[in-house]
Parts: sequence; structure tokens; C-alpha cells
Amino acid sequence: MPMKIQVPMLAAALAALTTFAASASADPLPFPTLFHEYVSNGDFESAAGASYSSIAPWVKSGTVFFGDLGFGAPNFCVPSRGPSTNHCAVELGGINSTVGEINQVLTIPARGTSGPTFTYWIDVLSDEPNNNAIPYDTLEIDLLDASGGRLLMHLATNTNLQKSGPNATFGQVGSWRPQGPHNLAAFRGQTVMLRFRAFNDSIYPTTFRLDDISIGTIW
Ligand SMILES: [Ca+2]
Ligand SMILES: [Ca+2]
Repeated sequence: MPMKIQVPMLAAALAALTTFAASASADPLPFPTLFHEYVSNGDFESAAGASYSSIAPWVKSGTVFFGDLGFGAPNFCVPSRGPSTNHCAVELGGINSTVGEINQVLTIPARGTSGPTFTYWIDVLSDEPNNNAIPYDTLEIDLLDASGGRLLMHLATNTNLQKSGPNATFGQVGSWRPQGPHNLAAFRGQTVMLRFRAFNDSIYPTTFRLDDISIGTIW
């Protein structure tokens, strides 16, 4: 004999299903989805319309240019990698026998289930002929303690061997490439200094352009 479904039973079942669906949709998302950036002004966009000589909290010394490259164009910032949404970058080196450095002190929270990771974009412009494959001009990237006195980890080295074109000239846009990621999980919960230091030897200058410098993770 076929079983008859009572209308009140069906209505109760539907009501229970509706209540379950409503409570499920009201729950917070079970997985973290937001990327948290720990580097301040790593995109260097605040050079636009500003003084062009500094971008807090970056500390600079030597041959470093955020903008105003000294060619009589005070509204000119270092060309970046995405002209439509991303105008400015930073330039280290580009002059023989100089050192150029930027650094900032930042705190890496002990949050998230992985990372954080360090990434950046670079464009190397050099007059080095590269015939003998020797890295004469270099960019050293390091993590130090907050005072800058003690090296914690060497992160990366870029050199003239990665050049995309001749040394930087006014308005020149080269070829940008992404770098990393480098895992910084060992430094969760610490305050550290992130430092970029460019060295040029005495001949054939090399410019290291940097943009979208990031240390961050999802939580
Ligand atoms: Ca930028
Ligand atoms: Ca050189």
C-alpha cells in the first residue's frame, strides 16, 4: 500500500529546511579571505603630487629617487609598471660609484595560518655590456632587526645581469618582472627592518627600479 504524505508533515519539513538555510547563510565565512599588507607605501604612489623627495615611512640615503629626477620636471615621478592605475615607483642607483638605500621598520603580526610572504617588482636598467656575465652592480635585499644593526636574513640579490635595457633616462619605461615569494614565517610577531641597498661600481651605471613591495598574508 503506497504511503501517503501528510500535508502538515511536508510543511514542517519545508519550514525546518528554510530555517536551516537562513541560519547557514547568516554564518560568517569559514575561511579567511582578506590580504593584510604590512609594508607601508610599498607602491610609492604617494609620490604623485607630493614633494617627490620623500615617502614616509621609507628612510632613504644615497642615490634614491621617488620622483623629481632632476631634469627640470618637478611633476615627474619614476615610471611604474602599470600606467593606468599605478604611476610611480622608486629608483635606486643609476650613478657610478654610489650606494642608494631605502628601508622601513615594520611589524609582522603573528596572524594567519601561513606566511607572510615577501614579494616585489623590479626593472633593471643598465649600461653594463654583460659580455662576461659578471654582476658588477648589485641590489641587496635584507631583513634586519628593528635597529638595523643585525642581519636576520638575506632575502634576494638583483644585478645588472637582469637588465631589460640601457640605464634609466628621463621618462624611460623598461620591462617589469615580479620577484618572490619569499616565506617570512620565521619572523611572525617580530618588528624588523626591510632594506634595499644598491651598489654601483665605477663604470657603466645601473638603475634598480622597484615597485609594489609587499610583506603580507591572508587572515
Ligand atoms: Ca607604484
Ligand atoms: Ca657598473
